[in-house]
Amino acid sequence: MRKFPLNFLWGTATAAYQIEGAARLEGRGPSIWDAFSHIPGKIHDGHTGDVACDHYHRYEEDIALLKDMGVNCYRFSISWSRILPQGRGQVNEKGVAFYNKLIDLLIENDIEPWVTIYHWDLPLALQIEMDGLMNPAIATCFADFARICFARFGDRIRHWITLNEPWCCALLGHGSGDFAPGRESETEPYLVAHNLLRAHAYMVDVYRREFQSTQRGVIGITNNSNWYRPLTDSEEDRAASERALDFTLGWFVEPIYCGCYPQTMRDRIGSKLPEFTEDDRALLRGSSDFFGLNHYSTNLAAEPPSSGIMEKKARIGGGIMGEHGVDLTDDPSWKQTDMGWNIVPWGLRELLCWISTRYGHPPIYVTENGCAMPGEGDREVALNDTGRVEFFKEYLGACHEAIERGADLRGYMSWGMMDNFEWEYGESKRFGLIWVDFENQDRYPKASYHWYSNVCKNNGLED
Ligand code: PNW
Repeated sequence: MRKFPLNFLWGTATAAYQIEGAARLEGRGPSIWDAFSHIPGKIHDGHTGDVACDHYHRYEEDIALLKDMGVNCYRFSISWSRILPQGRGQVNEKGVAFYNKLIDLLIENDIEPWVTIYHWDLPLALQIEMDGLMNPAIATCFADFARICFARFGDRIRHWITLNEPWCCALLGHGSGDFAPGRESETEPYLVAHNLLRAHAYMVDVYRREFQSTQRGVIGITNNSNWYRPLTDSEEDRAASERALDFTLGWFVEPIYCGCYPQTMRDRIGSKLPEFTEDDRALLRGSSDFFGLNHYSTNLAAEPPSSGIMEKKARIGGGIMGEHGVDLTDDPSWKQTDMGWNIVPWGLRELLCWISTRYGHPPIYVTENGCAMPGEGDREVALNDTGRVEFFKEYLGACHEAIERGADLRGYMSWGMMDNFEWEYGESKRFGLIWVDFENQDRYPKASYHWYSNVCKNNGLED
C-alpha cells in the first residue's frame, strides 16, 4: 500500500453551470454561458446547461453519493447570477438558501466544502452593460460578489478558490472563441487575463481585510497547466518548454508569486501585455495561500522551425496565439483520452516538482485531474471504465512520487464527480465517476467510483 500523508484531502470537483440546471428557476439570472450555449452551432448537438444534471433539485442524492464514495472534501462553484441575478445589486435569497442547504448538508456528512467563487459563468448583465471581463472595473464587481459569498457562507468555509482557470476565460473565451462569450481576438486575452488577476487580488484583499481573522479560512487561485517536455535535449528545446510553461502557468502565477508577468512573455508580447500599477502589484504579491492546480495532459515542446510558422491548434498548450514561439507535438506512443489529450502520468509528477521548486515549496492542491473515455455514451461501457481506473491509478502514483520528492501536495480532487455539461462538447464527453442518464438524470456509479472510494478510505493506493 502506498500511503498518502496524514490528513490528506481526498475529493472530487464540479462547477455550477455544468451540473446545476434550474437555469431559469427561483430567481436565477442568465449568465454568459446561458446566452452562449443557446447560440446555434456553438455547442455539440445544441446541448445547453438548462437542466444539466439537475443537481439543483438532486443535491441530497448527490451528497449521499459523495458520502458513500468516502471523500473528505468536495469542490463546487457558486453561480454568480443565482446570487446576484443582475450581477450586482439585489441579492436573490433563494439562491443563497440553496448554497446554505448544500454547505450544511456537506458538513453534516463530514465532507469539507471547497468553494470556487468563479467558474466562468459571468452574469450576462455584466457582459452587456460593461463588456464583461474586458472592463477594468469588473475587478470591483468580483470583489463585491465575493464579499457577499464570504458574508453569507464564510462562517462554514475553510477553503476558498477565487477563480478557476483564468487561462481558459482569456484564451478560449476571448482568443479562440470556443467558450463564452465567444470572442475571437489576438489582443483581448491579455486584457482579460490582466483584469482577472486584478479581480483575484481584490477578492483576496476583501477576504483578508474583512473576514479572515474571524472566519479563519484560506484563499487561493486554481490554474490549469499541462506539462511540457522538451522534444530533445537541446538548449533551444529546453528553453521552448520553459516558455510554454511561462505562457500557460507563469502568466497567472508569476504575478502572484513575483509581482509581474514572466520575462519571456514581456519580451515576446511587448506593449500588448498590460502592466500592473504599483497598487495592483502590492495586492497581487503573495495573494494565494495555496497553489491550486488543474492538470490534464502533457505535450512535447520544441523550438519551431526557422520559418517561424506554427500551427495554432494546440490550444491546450502554451497559448493559441503563436506568440509563445513553441512547437507543441505529441509522442505517438502516448495513449489519449476521448478529448484527444495525452495520458502521461509522470508529467504530473514533473509539474508538481517543478512548481514546488520554482515557487518555494507552496502547499499544493490538485483541484482537478481526470479523463473522458470513449464509448461512454453507452451505459454498459461506462460502468466498466477500466481505462479511467488505470488513469487514476497512474496519476495518483505520480502524485505519490512527487510527495516523496518533496512536493507539499496536500489534497487531490478528481474531475469530475459525475458526467456533466462539458462546455462546448455538451453531454458528449463524460469525465464522471458517476454515469448520468441525461434523459432522466438518473445516476449510476462507475467502476472508477468504487475504486476511488477505496483509495479515499485507505488514504492510499493498493499495489
Ligand atoms: C477544465 N483546454 O476545463 C474545467 O475546469 C472543467 O470545468 C472542465 O470540465 C474540465 O477541465 C474538463 O475539460 C478545461 O482546452 C477546458 O486546455 C479546456 C482546457 C483545459 C481545461
